[in-house]
Amino acid sequence: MAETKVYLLDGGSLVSDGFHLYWNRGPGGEVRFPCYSVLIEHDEGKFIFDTGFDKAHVDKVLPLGKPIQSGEQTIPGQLKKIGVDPKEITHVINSHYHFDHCGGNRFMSGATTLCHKKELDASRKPQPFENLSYSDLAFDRADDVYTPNYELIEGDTEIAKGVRLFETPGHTAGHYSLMVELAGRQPMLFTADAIYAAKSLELRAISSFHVDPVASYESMERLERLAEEHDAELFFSHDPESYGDYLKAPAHYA
Ligand code: 5PN
Ligand code: ZN
Ligand code: ZN
Repeated sequence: MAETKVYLLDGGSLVSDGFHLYWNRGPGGEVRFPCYSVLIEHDEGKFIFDTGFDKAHVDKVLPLGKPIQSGEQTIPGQLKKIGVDPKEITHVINSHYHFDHCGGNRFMSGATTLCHKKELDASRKPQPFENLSYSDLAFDRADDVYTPNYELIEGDTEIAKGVRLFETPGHTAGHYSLMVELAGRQPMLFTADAIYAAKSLELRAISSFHVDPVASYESMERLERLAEEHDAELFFSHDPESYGDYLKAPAHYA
């Protein structure tokens, strides 16, 4: 039995307006925020949770996001730092299918794609105000490079021993957050976009990108309760401040 390891894979950064990050609170103005993926090395497989953005897509479709991403900040670049080939990844799971969380799925051509049934439906049939957020659906297209091998899931589920997905809808219809238990430290609870930053909790502010604001607030509160119940540490998805304190690959948590 090898110990489970968690690596945070830096994926570069984007900008948005402060009123988008902290809905109805702001302050307004450009805020640059990080994007990252989570690699879990586990006895039962190599799992990747979220895969960042595809810079070429953002340059073309969302140039206002002003993407910064070096070659080293791509999924292959990050995995190379820890000696993992993208084809070794056994499972890809995305918190949701916004462009900044699924842009690297196509590199994991040998993986099973775990997917919330509602999220796959929502991404294929977005609400009109979600069109840009769901604009990078390259992962859903079978071609000669990559064919997603979907396994549809619903509800809270344990995908490997000590690796749990919790439903946290509102930001999107089928949004998942992730908790990982480790031998040597408190559990890690990755909020994904259910809570962008520590400041979101302090202000009780969800993101302006949401399909259901009431459900979004309930999910934020659910994550606070889960962190308390499991004595877990919250890791936020897009926190310009907390991100500096997180360990990044090649360093890891265990
Ligand atoms: C345009 C856009 N849509 C959704 C999100 C998100 O969830 O994080 C950043 C972002 C966007 O810039
Ligand atoms: Zn999102
Ligand atoms: Zn996001």
